[in-house]
Amino acid sequence: CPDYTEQGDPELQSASGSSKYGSLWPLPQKVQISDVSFRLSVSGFRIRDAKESSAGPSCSLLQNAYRRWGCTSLVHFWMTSLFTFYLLGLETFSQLVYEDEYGAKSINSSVISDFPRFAHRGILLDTSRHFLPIKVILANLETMAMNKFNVFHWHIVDDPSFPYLSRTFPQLSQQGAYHPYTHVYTPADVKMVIEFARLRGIRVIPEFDTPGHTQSWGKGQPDLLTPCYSGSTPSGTFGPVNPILNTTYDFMKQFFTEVSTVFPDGYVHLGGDEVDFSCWKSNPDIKKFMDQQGFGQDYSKLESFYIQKLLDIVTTTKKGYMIWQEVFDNGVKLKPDTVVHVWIGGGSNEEMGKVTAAGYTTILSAPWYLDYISTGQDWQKYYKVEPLSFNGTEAQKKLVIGGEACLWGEYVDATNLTPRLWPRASAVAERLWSSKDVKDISDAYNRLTVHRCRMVRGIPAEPLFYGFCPHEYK
Ligand code: CP6
Repeated sequence: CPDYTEQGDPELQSASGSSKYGSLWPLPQKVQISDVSFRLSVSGFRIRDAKESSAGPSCSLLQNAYRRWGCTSLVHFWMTSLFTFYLLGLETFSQLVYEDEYGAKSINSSVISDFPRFAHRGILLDTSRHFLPIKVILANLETMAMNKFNVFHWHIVDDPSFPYLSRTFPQLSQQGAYHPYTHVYTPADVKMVIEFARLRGIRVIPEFDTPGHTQSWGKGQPDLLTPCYSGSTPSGTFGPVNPILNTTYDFMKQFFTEVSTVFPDGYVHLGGDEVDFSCWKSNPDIKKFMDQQGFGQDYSKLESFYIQKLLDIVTTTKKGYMIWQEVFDNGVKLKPDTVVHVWIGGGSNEEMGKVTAAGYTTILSAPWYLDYISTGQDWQKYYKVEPLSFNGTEAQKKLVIGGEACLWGEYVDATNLTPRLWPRASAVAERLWSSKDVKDISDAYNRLTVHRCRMVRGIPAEPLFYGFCPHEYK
């Protein structure tokens, strides 16, 4: 992090890329880059907070960020934005720095005003299909910050494994993780992830998906899952969470009370997707319960019965909740601040219309399943998505608070996660941050190529197309 000396040499042009915006990614709302360059030299570079700024030397979050950039406290770098966007301003600043023809670090005098188009800009990582080591999660959080993502949606448990180490129910990971000691996230691990994310302006929203996707829960918590029947006898296999037992709700109350203290964010994701009814249908006790409740043959009513009780439990922990779209589709009564997560590919525009017409906030993931790969520049497909293209009023469009790129873990572990995610997720980042009219694909290509080279200095981000990174031969 160098000292700046005012060279004021207008001959020095930005060496980065061929976009007039250099290598800025995601593109700020308003950018003026002048031809006047300043050379930055090696000692004691300072970041100065504007007079009107509320942040000072007592702001540990910022002091911490300055330290990460190798700075102590930047002249001519005026931070006047709202506190929330400060860190993010540092990232933009660093993207303006380039090497001149003599290899000296330089920056052109620039005026930038910036804010995100959408408030919720997330990445979903799945640590159940494959365990992801903490260092992979942290590297991903660092890269998220470079792309101005602000939500880490941690799909922490699912059918194959339960790596979350619960203090209240340690047998869940003891029995349900791939390995009870090496493939678990201890309370200290979780704390580290949350703090690392917080220092970079990223929220951590955990997902504990029920009543489906819960096979791993059943290993350490007998009676939690529904026993499936083959004819009149139990088959030895288990289905979704058993919705007809009081013990189920006692467990959920204790479990989500713990979760509410471990994860400080105001929201938890409660899943509710893809519930398979076949096991419930086979179970005579469930049949009896369905009759008593007058549900007839409609198992989505049973699903809603469960979810309703769960939502009431989670409300008592003073958390808001996010849920996958099926919960809304089934007509469950939701709190007005519920976030409905749209993920089903076919008809997602119609779904966004319906969810917002009902007055709920929503986030979009359907077009951004990054675990799905194909040859070619599929980032362009993600980039061209317009989240507000559904039919609806202005009021409805305001309810779309953002989106998430999902990297489901069936075919992804520590060996291939990073190159699969980056720079493809960067396309989603710009769509969620920059203005709606930022859609020039060739300008995006030029900037993203350089941005990717920047990421490659820390993480193995895959190339967009043929070419090379300037630092490769140095
Ligand atoms: N796991 C969970 C998954 C998926 C969902 N939930 C999923 C379904 C279909 C596709 C991709 C992912 N693997 N728990 C749905 C939200 Cl194409």
